[in-house]
Amino acid sequence: MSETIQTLLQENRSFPPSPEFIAQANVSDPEIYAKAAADPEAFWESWAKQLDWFEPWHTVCEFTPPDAKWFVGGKLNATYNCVDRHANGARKDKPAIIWEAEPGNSRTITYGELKDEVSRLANAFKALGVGKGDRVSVYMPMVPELAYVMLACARIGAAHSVVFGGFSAESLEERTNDADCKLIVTADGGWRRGHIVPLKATVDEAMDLGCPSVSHVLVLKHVGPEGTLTNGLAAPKYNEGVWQEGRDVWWHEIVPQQSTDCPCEPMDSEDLLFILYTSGSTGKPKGIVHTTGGYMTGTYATSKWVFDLKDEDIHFCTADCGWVTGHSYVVYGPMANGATVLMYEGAPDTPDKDRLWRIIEKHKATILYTAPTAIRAFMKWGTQYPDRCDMSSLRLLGSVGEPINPEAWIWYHETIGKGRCPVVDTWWQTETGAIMITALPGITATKPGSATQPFPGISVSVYSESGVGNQITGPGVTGKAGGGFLVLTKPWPSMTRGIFNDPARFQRTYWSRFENAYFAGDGVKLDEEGYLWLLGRVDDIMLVSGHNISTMEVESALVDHPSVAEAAVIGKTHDLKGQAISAFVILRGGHENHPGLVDELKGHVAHKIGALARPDDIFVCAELPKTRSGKIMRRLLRDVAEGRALGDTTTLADPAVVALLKDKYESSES
Ligand code: 6R9
Repeated sequence: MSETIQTLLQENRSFPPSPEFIAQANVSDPEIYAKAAADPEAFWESWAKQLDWFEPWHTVCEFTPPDAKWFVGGKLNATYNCVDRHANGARKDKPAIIWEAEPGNSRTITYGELKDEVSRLANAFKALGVGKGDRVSVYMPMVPELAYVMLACARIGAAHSVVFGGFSAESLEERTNDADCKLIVTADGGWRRGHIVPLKATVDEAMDLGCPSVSHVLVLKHVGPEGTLTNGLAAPKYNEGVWQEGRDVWWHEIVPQQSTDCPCEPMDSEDLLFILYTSGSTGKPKGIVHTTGGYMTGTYATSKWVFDLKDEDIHFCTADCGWVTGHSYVVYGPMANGATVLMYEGAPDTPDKDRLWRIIEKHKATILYTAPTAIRAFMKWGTQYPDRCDMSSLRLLGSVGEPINPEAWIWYHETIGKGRCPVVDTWWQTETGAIMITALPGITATKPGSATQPFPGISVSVYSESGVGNQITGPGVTGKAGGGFLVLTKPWPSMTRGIFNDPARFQRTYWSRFENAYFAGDGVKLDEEGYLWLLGRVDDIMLVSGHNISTMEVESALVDHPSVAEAAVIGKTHDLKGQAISAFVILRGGHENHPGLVDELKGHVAHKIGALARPDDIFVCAELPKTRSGKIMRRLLRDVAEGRALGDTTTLADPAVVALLKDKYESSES
């Protein structure tokens, strides 16, 4: 591998914050970066002090790589901070959750009601034998009760492990056993594109595969005839599963009669708050561990500064709670701030492709936080959908999950934000717990496609293969411009404390590549002005004639072409060059594949970034293989392009997509 990663794509547009935004921003003083860098521990301590603690800490941070402890000796409860302190005070009647379901019904839950609901559920957990130190597997749709479950666990000191409701019985069984869970909480079903996802039936299957530690399955009636369907429609038919007396318990038969009195368990700052499984590129999923004090501090601080969160805001994060973004920016971060969160259960194109915009219009959302994959789908569908909705309530837009291509950024800024709303592109991971690299909307001049700078108190470095690079701690801190490996060089409060039951794998995966630094697995480039540009996973970076080229940059050059909505680029084995660039593209609505288009696209890439990056072949397709959280699985595209049997497809949103793609690809070749 050559010493650094080549970076080729240039992007010079810049968007400074407006004077009106600066005037009202939660933070607008650029000095905070230097202050935080001078004493990061004092900086984080000032945030921890904004939480409510039962007992203070005696030491801010103890760090012996890879093991970190924050706010050592302190005692607190996450739910107390997210619920009780608001319910017991001025926010008692303030909406905590506004929820909308796919069929169109919605519900609003105030902080006062949330406290009662969570307390009753927490008492029901106790009645089912769950207590401090236990673990609970959660397999639910995006309903308010999912937040209740997370918060009820935290209230009594049990840890939750949320498994995305689209995962298979095998995935649920594997995760439930790895975490040794006592209880599974589920629902009869959940909504998706007018159909019902049979959750309870899948839990039954997982139980049949064998989950010996589970003694009960708690089931919310959500879509059944007596469910919450208030639009008068009959629920479609679905598989209800098989009821097992003694094991299965209906939520409505145990929760409502519980007392609303359930004290919050004082937890040590370093006690387990939750486990969340992420699929490694190979091998079994990793149970990423987060503890209480540091995680709450990190998510609280970033919610307040990155989203400029205010009491009046309606915060709409479209992520499912099966993903870390749902943990940190639907539940813990915004609720620690006493914010109102908007939750949606369902698909963005049901009943029509304007659904998200209708929800924003109806509930007057002020902040929208979504993923590039969704933005590119909206671009593909066309502007007529957002254009027919009133989204004047929006004041800030966020992006997370993948690098956002500059053209998608511009589209988001203009078509959704009407040029008024700052766009924050936020880089982070399940492992980092909270946002690490981002613009601060009242300070940073943003550049489309750049996540800009580390959050104050975070130290990032762009390392060469040999582990050299200087620390970037804010704007204006420039190092050697160019590409390399993204590492975090100082501990931060919300960092993962490890992989559940596997310290050796933790050390090997993140802490062995470079000494005393956390290696995130991503490539990044630093530009002359000290801005960071994420380049995707280093495993995806191509080696073409001795040059490391980022797949992301070639993809962005393709998406820059007016006919392309989405692109995925891979390196395909090539006798002479090592790897040849191979691209898969999806066209925008209204554009057809025509003879000459492929050559035009190749020429466009060569023109944008140079002949070196000219793709050898381009395949026009209808869909790309993606994970449940919308990340393109390039590994499977390499299997397709190189004619191999497909590798593990269990984490795909829809395994049929890649099977079909493989057929079409092979028939086009012959
Ligand atoms: C929050 C989340 C983490 C990986 C990460 C990186 C990619 C996330 C990004 C981004 C470029 C951004 N990623 N945000 N890449 N720009 N703004 O996504 O967590 O599911 O654990 O994924 O996602 O490759 O390493 P997770």
